Amino acid sequence: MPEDRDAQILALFEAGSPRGLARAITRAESGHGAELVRALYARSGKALTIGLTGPPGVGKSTLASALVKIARASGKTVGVISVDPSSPFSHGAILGDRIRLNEHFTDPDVFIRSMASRGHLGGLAGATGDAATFMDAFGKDVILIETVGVGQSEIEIAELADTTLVALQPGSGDSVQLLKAGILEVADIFVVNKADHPMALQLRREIRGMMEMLDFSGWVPELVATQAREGIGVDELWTAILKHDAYLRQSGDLETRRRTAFAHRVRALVTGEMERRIEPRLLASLSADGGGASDPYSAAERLLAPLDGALPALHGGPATRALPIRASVKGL
Ligand SMILES: Nc1nc2c(ncn2[C@@H]2O[C@H](COP(=O)(O)OP(=O)(O)O)[C@@H](O)[C@H]2O)c(=O)[nH]1
Ligand SMILES: [Mg+2]
Repeated sequence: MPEDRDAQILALFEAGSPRGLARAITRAESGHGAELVRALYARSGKALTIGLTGPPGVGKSTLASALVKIARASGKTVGVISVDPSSPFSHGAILGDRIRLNEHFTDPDVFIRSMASRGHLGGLAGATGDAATFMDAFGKDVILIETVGVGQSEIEIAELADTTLVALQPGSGDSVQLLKAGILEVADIFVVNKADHPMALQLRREIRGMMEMLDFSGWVPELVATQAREGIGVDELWTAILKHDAYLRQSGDLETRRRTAFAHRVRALVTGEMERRIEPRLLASLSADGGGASDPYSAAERLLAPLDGALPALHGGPATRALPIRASVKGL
């Protein structure tokens, strides 16, 4: 019985057992996190949630490990979530993350968890959001979410986290990728890692150049150079994180962000559930039409018709949702 299982997990969780936390996350990962989130959500909201994104190999896990060390040295408990959005079956990246984070596995005040984000209701916002809620409710002061910067994951992480770090490495064309992907607008802090590389200064100039094209309302992203493997620059990075946290609190932006994050999780659940329910009907309706009997708009209207009573169309509302963009391109 799932209910029994949730009760057992909750009992372990209440007793402060990391096994309770681990099992709660497993429940979320298998798409059964709802009851536990319901039970624990009210206790969340205290942790500082940091998203760490960037291309594979840039040094995110090494940076995460170095940040854990600093957070622990200042007496904070930490949760780390390594998300591999590529596939639930590619354990390669996760293995690398485990090696990089190795030194913290024996610290009882550090909880490290790898998870896949595909195949769950709500994607990253679903299971990862639940995992962050659990770590927060468990009492972790700082939650670090590492996600590979591919596809939409860096935009997604910016919707969930309080502070978003975008890590880049010199000599890789990262800054061009950044412009293309539109993640320039979601970074709170840029990290130029592998600053020992000869092209590091060049990359810093490029980022500054791109920032000059943007108008920022409020917080202007910090740019920190690090050598994560040697621990160089990580103190400065931690200081920038704390500065951003202080800014969020005194400007009132923290509340706004948390509301946006909440809305994002709800949206992901609603659209995920809609997709799940519509898919079988979609195929059925298409075969009933004999394939070409209808046009896509009429077919879509027919599928959406049952929603009309429950959710009357709100005309004049935004057609698309706002992205978590903290800056706009000058002159646009
Ligand atoms: N030269 C150099 N290598 C680094 C630095 N930081 C991390 N690395 C190496 O880059 C590789 C990828 O690091 P990892 O943290 O797994 O990257 P991730 O895929 O972004 O999580 C590893 O071999 C690290 O040792 C650095 O500052 N300088
Ligand atoms: Mg990694």
